[in-house]
Amino acid sequence: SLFTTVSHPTQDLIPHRRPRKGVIVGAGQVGMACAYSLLIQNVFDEMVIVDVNTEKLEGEVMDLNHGLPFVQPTIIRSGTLADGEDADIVIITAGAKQKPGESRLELVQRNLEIFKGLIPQVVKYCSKAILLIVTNPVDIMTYVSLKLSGLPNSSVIGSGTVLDTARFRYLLAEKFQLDSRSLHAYIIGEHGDSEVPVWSKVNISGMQLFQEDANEEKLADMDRIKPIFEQVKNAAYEVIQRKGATSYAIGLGVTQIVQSILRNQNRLLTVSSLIHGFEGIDDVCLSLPAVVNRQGVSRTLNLTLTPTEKEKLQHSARVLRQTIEKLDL
Ligand code: 6V0
Repeated sequence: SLFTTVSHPTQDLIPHRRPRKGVIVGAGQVGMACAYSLLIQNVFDEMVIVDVNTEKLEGEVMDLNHGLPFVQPTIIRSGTLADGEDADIVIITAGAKQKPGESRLELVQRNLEIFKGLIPQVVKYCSKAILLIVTNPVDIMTYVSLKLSGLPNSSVIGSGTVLDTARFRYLLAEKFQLDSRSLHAYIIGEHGDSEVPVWSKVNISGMQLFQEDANEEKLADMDRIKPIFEQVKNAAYEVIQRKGATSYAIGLGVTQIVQSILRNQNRLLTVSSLIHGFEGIDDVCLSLPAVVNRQGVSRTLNLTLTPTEKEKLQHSARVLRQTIEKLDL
């Protein structure tokens, strides 16, 4: 035979660590970019991928599994939510996406119907999991998931403006010829057309780039910098027009959120969560810098905003509230 047995242990000497398990719902562009990024960064021990398009799902899972000799051991399989028992995190990317020119809010009805089917199953089978919502309009779908699931507010997170914040930092850092990790800036509010750049908090090593109390229009170098926000806001439209979807950057962003949860990192990320009583904003999910750890979203930062920023954030919240009020939940 090929091997000689050394011993027959009756019990394990080193206790097993519970495997880190994730479920990804939706094997489309976004779901698979998440799966690939999570795989190559060794985030999960086991990933279950779920999709109604079973043929595509099988193909995607085969393709990922063929790469296993090149990465850390990971179990990757196709399945259903019933295979999600003991999952730490369920990442939902299933649903309709924007066609060229379509806004995120226009997807709401189609994706609400999908979530009405999905969320009760997530609660039934993945009872210990934190929900990470990526499907657009992500703030609305996060709110919908919270209401349909009955889970605690901290357990339901939307990827929110994590991607927009990354785009903002990348574009600003390029202007200043810096590594984007050394420049701090936030996009808050809706992940969508009403999102808000927090110009007053853009900083390099604590050095604020713009006056704290300045109205946006009065900022010194604003003419050169302002178009960057327009680029951030329109980034998805620009990418979708060219390649039909956005995927790699959101896959990397989701990976960072998941790592922050699993490793209890207490990282500040602009994820979407239920906001109650911040600057008069109530009962709506949107993004503010928030502490992400094993509990999910444990705290949101009470960011001090300029009057203009505050007004814009309140407007963003109103846009989202109006959409929520029209929902048949
Ligand atoms: P896609 O490539 O069309 O994939 C969607 C997948 O969902 C398809 O494979 C479908 O078969 C599957 N699906 C549909 N219904 C179900 C169901 N009930 N159960 C399981 N699977 C189902 O779309 P793509 O992956 O490009 O986008 C997915 C979603 O992510 C869209 O709503 C996008 O708008 C959204 N994005 C969100 C981002 C964010 O920052 N939050 C960023 C990019 C895209």
